[in-house]
Amino acid sequence: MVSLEQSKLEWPKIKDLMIPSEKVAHVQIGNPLEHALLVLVKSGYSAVPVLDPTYTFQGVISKTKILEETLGIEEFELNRLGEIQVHEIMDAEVPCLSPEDHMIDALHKLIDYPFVCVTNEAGEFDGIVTRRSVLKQYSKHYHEILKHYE
Ligand code: 4BW
Repeated sequence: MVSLEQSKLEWPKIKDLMIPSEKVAHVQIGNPLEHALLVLVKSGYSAVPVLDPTYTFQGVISKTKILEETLGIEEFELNRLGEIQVHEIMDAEVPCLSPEDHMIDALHKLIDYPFVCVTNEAGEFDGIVTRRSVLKQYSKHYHEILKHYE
């Protein structure tokens, strides 16, 4: 009987699957929402990581959260975008992974989140693991198994 810990070892490590930090669009905790919305719209992503000036991961900010925050009773109050900083509305309660974790550790988290941030022991941001990269691994594995039985 193979244990859960043993079965994990058959899958790639997070460090081999992640998009490295230098390729990940991000914003800073002190940025106004105006800047965060610009990054989100220009990059085309619906949510991106939030870092502090020491590159420590702090949370995630999304287009939906920004739009919810600026929605007044009858209209969007876009002037508020310059008055509110990212840290005031970001989601800080998000799970993280370590580069030494295995793909199976990411799988459970990616059910509820489209991406999971990867941080080192010091909390510094190393990159993200996306649903796309994990699904690609599963697809590869599935086709390898098919070939094996052919
Ligand atoms: O600009 C894009 N390029 C490519 N190649 N694919 C994109 C792009 N924008 C969206 N997509 C696709 C991806 O398949 O749409 C999916 C959902 O995007 P999202 O969530 O809602 O913006 C993408 O799926 P994914 O690659 O599994 O990525 C999941 C989430 O991870 C994205 C986004 O919030 C985040 N993300 C991915 N790459 C990122 C990033 N955030 C910052 N920088 C990156 N390089």
